[in-house]
Amino acid sequence: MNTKTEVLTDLEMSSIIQEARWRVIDTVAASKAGHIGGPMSAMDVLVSLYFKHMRIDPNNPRNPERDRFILSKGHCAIGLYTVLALRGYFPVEELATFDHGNSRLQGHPDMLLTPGVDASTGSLGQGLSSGAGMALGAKKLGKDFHTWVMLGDGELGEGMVWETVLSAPRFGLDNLTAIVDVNGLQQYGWPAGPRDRFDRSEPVGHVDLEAVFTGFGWNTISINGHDLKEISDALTFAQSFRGVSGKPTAIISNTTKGFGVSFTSGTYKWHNGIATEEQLRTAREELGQKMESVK
Ligand SMILES: Cc1ncc(C[n+]2csc(CCOP(=O)(O)OP(=O)(O)O)c2C)c(N)n1
Ligand SMILES: [Mg+2]
Repeated sequence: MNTKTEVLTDLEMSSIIQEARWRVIDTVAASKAGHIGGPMSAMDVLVSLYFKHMRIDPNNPRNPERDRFILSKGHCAIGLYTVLALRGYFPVEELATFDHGNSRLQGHPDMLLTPGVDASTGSLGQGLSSGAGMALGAKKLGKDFHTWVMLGDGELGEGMVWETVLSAPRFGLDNLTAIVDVNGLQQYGWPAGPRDRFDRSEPVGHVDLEAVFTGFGWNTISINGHDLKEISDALTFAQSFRGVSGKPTAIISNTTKGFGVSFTSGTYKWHNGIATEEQLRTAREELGQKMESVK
């Protein structure tokens, strides 16, 4: 099913990841709209899923046996589109149409428009429930595919997430994996100070997420979400639990928002943003890219 027969080395994976990060910042600059920080923090995991672990079929995106992926933090759409394009779902040149009115690549993922998008998202909090439904459907139909859902740490503030965290173990959904991109920031941040309740600058900084998911009955793994080996081991674990453990798996992926480029790294100010020509030059250099901007 996975049409990629060759196994990529970590070096090759890293080079795809660097290109993907460049295309995110460059495409958003050209379209004058879109998010930067969240796609950049999630990129190592996204590329690992699509280039190494997921059973997919880019030539037949609706293949019923395919693994499903839901980007529950749908504002990071440009990150997903970039990976889908590089993986061959549609031409890389199409990224230049991102967020244009008549484009297949809207500002938030639309499953009716974009090849490879399995769920429409953007209103935070809903993706894990959709994923649980798909995983339950697979069980009912006797199908062996895996459902992967990526959430943001700020997104964990949505109550609907917790309805599924509570119920998925009851349904024995060991074919469901939630990946939480814990980049330590959401849309805004406050300077630290006496009145800082660390509820914006660090949405889940006061929570032991591993203990929480484990307490709800999930297999739980914490990783450095920028370390390809740790990512690969965790995704392999999650796959090996399918049909065996009777529990869903949560991967707590510790990352840095805006990772990969100095001026976007670790700041809520680059949750979204349009890079200037000079910033694009810096990003291109830091990401080791030679290609021209799309505009
Ligand atoms: C229900 C809902 N409320 C608010 C928003 C606006 N919004 C878009 S992104 C964002 C912050 C998300 O932070 P996080 O989940 O940590 O994502 P990341 O850091 O990966 O960008 C918010 C509040 C939304 N998309 N949906
Ligand atoms: Mg975040």
